[in-house]
Amino acid sequence: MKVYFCGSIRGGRDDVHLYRKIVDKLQSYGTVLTEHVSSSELSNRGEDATVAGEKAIHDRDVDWLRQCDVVVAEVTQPSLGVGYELGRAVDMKKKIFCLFRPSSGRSLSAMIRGADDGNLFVVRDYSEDELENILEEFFNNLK
Ligand code: 6K6
Repeated sequence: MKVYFCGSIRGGRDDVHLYRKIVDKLQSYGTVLTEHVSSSELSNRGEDATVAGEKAIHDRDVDWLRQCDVVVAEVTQPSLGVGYELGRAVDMKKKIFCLFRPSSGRSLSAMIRGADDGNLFVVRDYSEDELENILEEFFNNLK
């Protein structure tokens, strides 16, 4: 099982500790292609990034999206990159699971909440203490 994990980078790194927890759990189900998203060493600045470097990142990430079996996204921290990945993944007819924390006080974009079709695209509100159980439930239902 190949899992593509999406989480904010330049949108802000406030939730990186949660991305780490999610990726740790996802690794018990398969290979996480985008483990770097959860790295606390990756800042939101990208100081060394060049246009060529960014094209390489984009092309590699889209290629990984094509390869993956399932997409899991933490969508509480708004991120253009995550929104873009989700749109591309919908077009590729991937199974998508979005996690949102209402306790953040934020309101999730209608373009994400409204994409929930109860099947291929599912949005789940959660709190941090429920994380493990929610991921277990999702992956058990995939089998
Ligand atoms: C380095 C430092 C800051 O930004 C970078 C660029 N590096 C990236 N490397 C790999 N994936 C990336 C990078 N930037 C964005 N992504 C992808 O977009 C990830 O898969 C994330 O899920 C998503 C984050 O998008 P933004 O818009 O929050 O950056």
